[in-house]
Amino acid sequence: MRAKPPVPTIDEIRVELEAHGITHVGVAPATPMLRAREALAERKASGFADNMSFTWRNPERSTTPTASVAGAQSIIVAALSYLADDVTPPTGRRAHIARYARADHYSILRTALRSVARNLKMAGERAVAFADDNALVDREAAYRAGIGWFGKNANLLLPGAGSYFVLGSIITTAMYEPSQPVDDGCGSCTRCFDGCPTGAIVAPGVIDARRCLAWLLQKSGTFPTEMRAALGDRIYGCDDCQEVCPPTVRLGRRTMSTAAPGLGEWVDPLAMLTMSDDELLDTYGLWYIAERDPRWLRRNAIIVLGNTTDPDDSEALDALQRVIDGKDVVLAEHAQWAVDEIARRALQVPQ
Ligand code: B12
Ligand code: SF4
Ligand code: SF4
Repeated sequence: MRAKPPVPTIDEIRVELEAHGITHVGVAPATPMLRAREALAERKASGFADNMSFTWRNPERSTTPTASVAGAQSIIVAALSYLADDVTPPTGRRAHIARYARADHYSILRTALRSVARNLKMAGERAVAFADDNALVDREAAYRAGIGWFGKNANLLLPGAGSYFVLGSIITTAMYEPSQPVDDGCGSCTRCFDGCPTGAIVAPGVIDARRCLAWLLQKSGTFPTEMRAALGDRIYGCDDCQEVCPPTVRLGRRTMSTAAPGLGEWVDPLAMLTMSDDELLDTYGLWYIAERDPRWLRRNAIIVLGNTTDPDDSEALDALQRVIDGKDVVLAEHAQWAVDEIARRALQVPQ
């Protein structure tokens, strides 16, 4: 029988993760994350969590690492940069994709973490990899692993690198020395409060999801009318509270991602209205789409068209009219709003 390989050291794990482009690795103890559990309960009670499920589905589990891996001792946390070069905006119809959603960075991260988890298991340990999973509050794990500090915009900022990073973890029974948490780096800055187009940052580190465009784009149902103009040309995600963040803007460039270009930065919102369900899911399947129902992508595209369409663009106006005349009453209402909005702009009537 072949002897078990030794448990990899944290330095060996760092080297393995680096080969996948992961620049930041830290270790947190696998003890319950009580602050996060309390925050989940508070956000629910105050309404700031809206009807989000994710880590709220089972807060006890998402804040108890040993609920996912019995006997866990350590959480190895990794951060992968998703920053890529901006491109010149195309002329004509366009909708904007937030930085993290332009390529499948989570799959790169998961592949790397699973490979480390496999090595730990071969050495006789239990180990499970998580990235953007309902089973673990990623930012709290990363904060405890000394990866960064909690910005007032709620994102985890990495010293010398900013917040354009996705986060993932391996919960394991292997024992590693925990890293030291990082000190606050925001100081007296408050730029993200003014930079948020909807006032969704209600206190340092606290987001009211009912006002956060990133959530409203993901949520099913009617998009709140009073938030539609603020959506602008965003089709998925919102980066404004990071785009105004000095450490992120200044330091992010140093950690440019080499990930595949994926979807790119801009898409044609009118094309999204004419694509079939299957085409939409094939093209944008890496996004969180409520109930995997592509009509919510169409809803978002309609609002973008309402905010951006030139009043002389008869092709777009005809497409919106077809939605108004169609069977889907929810989409028809959004399309009517869009047509009214385009007409209002043409007449230069203030909002
Ligand atoms: C639900 C969710 C959302 C929701 C709610 C966001 C939120 N703030 O909770 C919505 C849809 C709005 C969203 C948006 C985005 N998300 Co998101 N999201 C998640 C998810 C699935 C769960 C987050 C969660 O559990 N929140 C619970 C609440 C309680 O946590 P919290 O707001 O972070 O609260 C902490 C702070 O308040 C802090 N705290 C306590 N006291 C104090 C005091 C001070 C002064 C401060 C500053 C902080 C602080 O402790 C609390 C508990 O940890 C995670 C993945 C995961 N499994 O963890 C990704 C995740 C958080 N999202 C991520 C990303 C990239 C985004 C977006 C940037 C995407 C985009 N461009 O549109 C935006 C950013 C919006 C924002 N400003 O937060 C990344 C964040 C990476 C990073 N560097 O921080 C994660 C970790 C996914 C991943 N694995 O990479 N997201
Ligand atoms: S993601 Fe956009 S809407 Fe949400 S808090 Fe940040 S700036 Fe505001
Ligand atoms: S904009 Fe300023 S306050 Fe907001 S997260 Fe960045 S450094 Fe912190």
